[in-house]
Amino acid sequence: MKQMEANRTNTEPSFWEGASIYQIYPRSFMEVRLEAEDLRGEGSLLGIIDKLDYLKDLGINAIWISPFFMSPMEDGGYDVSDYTAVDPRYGTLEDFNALTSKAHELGIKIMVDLIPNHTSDQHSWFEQSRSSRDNPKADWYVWADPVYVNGERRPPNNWASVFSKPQLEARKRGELGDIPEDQPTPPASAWEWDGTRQQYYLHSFAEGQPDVNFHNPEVREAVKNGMRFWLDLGVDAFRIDAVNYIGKDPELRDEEPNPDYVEGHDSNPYDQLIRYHSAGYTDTFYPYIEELVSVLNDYKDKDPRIIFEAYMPDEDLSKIDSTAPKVASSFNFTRLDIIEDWRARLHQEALDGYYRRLPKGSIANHVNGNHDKPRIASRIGFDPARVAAFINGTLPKAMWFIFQGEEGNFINVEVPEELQDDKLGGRDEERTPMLWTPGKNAGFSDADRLWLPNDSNYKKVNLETQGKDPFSTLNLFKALLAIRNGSPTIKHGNYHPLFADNPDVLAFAGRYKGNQYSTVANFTAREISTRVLRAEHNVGRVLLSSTHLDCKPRLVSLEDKEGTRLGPNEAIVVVPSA
Ligand code: TEU
Repeated sequence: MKQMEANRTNTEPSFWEGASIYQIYPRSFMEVRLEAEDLRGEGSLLGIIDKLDYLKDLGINAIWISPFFMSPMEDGGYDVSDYTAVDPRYGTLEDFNALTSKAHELGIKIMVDLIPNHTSDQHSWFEQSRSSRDNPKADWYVWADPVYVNGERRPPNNWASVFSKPQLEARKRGELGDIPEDQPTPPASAWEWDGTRQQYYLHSFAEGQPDVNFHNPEVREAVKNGMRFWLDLGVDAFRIDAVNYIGKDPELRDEEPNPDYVEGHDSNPYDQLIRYHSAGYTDTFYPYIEELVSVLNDYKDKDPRIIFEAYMPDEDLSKIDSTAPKVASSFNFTRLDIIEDWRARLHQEALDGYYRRLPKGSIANHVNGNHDKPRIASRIGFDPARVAAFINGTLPKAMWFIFQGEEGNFINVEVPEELQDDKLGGRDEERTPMLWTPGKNAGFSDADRLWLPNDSNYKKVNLETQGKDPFSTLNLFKALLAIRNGSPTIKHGNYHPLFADNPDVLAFAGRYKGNQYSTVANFTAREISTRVLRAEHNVGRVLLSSTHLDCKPRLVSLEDKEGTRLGPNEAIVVVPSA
């Protein structure tokens, strides 16, 4: 394996082209401990090792493991107190090394999070930084003096915390004073007063997540050393968290109000401000991401990779994607953001636009969920969720990100208030434990209590049971992954939009070295027919159908007048028939 990687030439496509990447949320994936009395009802690194064969068998090429670093867990591990240590709740660094070697033996690459924008307030850097105004790390975080309005102490500007949703409840409880009914709920300030330094520190997220000062070159070096630490241990890739926040206006100027904000049921008061100075600030952001990417230069033999998480407008994402298209790109959340608006034409447009805007040499990516979003089956229903997976799984030249449990079409689990963990973000429902078997705790853990409840329906809905059902979503994923892994056209092909004359159908082709395939997807629960134009062939053989996994031999005539017939919520992939 090592030998092969070292010999990779510049013209050979990257491993990541066409890779299927499975996101593991480690706290909810699988618990294995050496001693029964150590069980905690939470996942562990040994648990991940235990499931590597399952992932291999599923057809996965890489795993992204959400944070398992030392953390007080105020934000599900995205509040890191030591980036070079494994939190004991997950195991040890030895466990991580064992995990890496086994994964690599199976040909599975490893992606970990880099969280450059903030640390936990319990990180030794912050403990030192807050101790005085003149210690060696005094300038490692974003500190600022107060302003006084009528003698009252106020934060230095109007920047708000992303975690402003709890303000809605606080307002209902009357904690925010008298706000006229027609006024929106004010966001929470991103500034917290520190009594020792007599200054405010910035936290774009939770109070316990102070933002580091990325303008300080020592800080940037320390963050890059963190990357080197994991690369040297064998990690292959990074998912870089909330990266737009590292680019701030050094002058800390106020944000402008967002005129489009209307408060509704699920709004975040944070969105009342336009993000310009507090995140994605052009002058600092792009140079800083370039600097992070440059770390990979010393690891070229590894075919390393970066995926940036940034909620930004398309123009900015295109700029990110142009920074280093061969090794780094940003998450594509465009279709995920509009997923409830499940209309074929809308999604076709989003897809065409995305492939059009990608710079040359870049690898696309597709996402149907993650630990921050309600599960897709809960958003659009079980059958459309299978169609959504089918589309993502057959899109060409792309990384397919699969959030754990999507392969079982799992849904969100309601978590009673007293058991909730993510008070800030309200994201417990998509983070509940995996459902492996019909046995105790769905095979996730032997403990008597789980950190979050699991789906009480697990005796029926679990992966072991689905494995025996030839039409299950698990078997659909296996079939999709098998096709992907065996098809250079899906892995390396170019995307071509097709034209379906039925507006409820999305269609595209992948073409590579004279080969091609077409994916045609019905977005409705009705049986329909459609003509599909612009495919370079008429008669095709159905290679896989999302609803007829047994795949009885079936021919379709894409362009014929009577059209291609699709069952309710059926998506098919078609190859020219010989
Ligand atoms: O999320 C970044 C982000 O911008 C969030 O606002 C996201 O939209 C939000 O969680 C939705 O409720 C990343 C991580 O994915 C998230 O889990 C962390 O909480 C956050 O960064 C802070 O590290």
